[in-house]
Amino acid sequence: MKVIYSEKQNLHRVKYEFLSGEATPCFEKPERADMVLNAINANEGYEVVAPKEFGLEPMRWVHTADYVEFLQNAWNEWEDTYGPDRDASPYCFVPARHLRNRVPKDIEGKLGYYSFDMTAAITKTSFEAIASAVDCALTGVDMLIDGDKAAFALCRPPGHHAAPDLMGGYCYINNAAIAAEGLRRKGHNKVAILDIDYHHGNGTQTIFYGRNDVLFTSIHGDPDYDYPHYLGFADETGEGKGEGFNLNIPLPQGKTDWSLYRPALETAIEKIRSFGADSLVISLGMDTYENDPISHFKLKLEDYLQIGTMLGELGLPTLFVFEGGYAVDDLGHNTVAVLNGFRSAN
Ligand code: SP5
Ligand code: ZN
Repeated sequence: MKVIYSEKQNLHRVKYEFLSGEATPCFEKPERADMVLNAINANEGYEVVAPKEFGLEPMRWVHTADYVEFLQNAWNEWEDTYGPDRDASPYCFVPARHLRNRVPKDIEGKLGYYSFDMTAAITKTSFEAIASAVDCALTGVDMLIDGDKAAFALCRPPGHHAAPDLMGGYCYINNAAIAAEGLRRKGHNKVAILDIDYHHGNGTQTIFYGRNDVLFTSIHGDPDYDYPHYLGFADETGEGKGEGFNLNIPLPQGKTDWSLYRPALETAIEKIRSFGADSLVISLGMDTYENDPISHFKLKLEDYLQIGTMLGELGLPTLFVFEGGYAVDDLGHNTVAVLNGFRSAN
């Protein structure tokens, strides 16, 4: 299996995030991808390749032009006011109730306008990394189009929380959504997305909510009790011609182990099968792990091998797109277990 990775992605390194009332070093850090790459290199059967370059146009397939332009310029506007040492971060948010929906002129106002939380800070070199992650995902798309059964886009920063004009949850541009749209544009009539990150993929859901050509399915921590709090409930089933093409399976915090997870995964897989997908994009978040520092499921290493095997048995051309996962020490082995399981089923 080919693994698409670019060192340019390490250009995105945020200093702090605000979590539960304190500033803490950002959990989403370059070492995450390093650990996955190490585990890939320690295993047989993987070939690490650099991405091709696709430019900025694909970002506008799923994001608004003003949002992409904002991301490109945000650092320079921030540095003009605050200098080089602090990461650009919002503190005031227009999506809140009772405020006007208009783009402010000041950079701090813009950061809040284009954010739904405070955990997507921007550094001087973030945009290069963000663009490179998109290149990794789209290079994977081309591999499937050229006949590979599967590929793994080792993307950083992650993307599934990014909506058409909103960043948040460590995400800026939605790599998995761009990949799904890329597969559509290259001739796959029906593309399924399965999001197995611990957190609901609110951005991806929003992007495809009104469409029947891209199915979105997600298994995640119950948003009544966890991030992203305001989307990801079971009654969100799609709208308009997208009605019936969105499936959320929220599972309880604290007690979700393999015995609860497996039936949920079987339900999602059955939905993908009956949809008749031509290909599958997996938003591969590894924060369902029992030792993840910010999440609350109880999956173990051997469960990841099972997940991969079940996905492989679907028999679809499959692009894995890396999302979350913060238990850095075990992140590489867990990720490779999914991929090894997938390969064993093919
Ligand atoms: C890509 C990705 O995995 N982004 C996740 C960002 C999650 N940030 C917020 C974590 C909040 C953890 N605390 C939840 C406590 C539940 N009451
Ligand atoms: Zn997550």
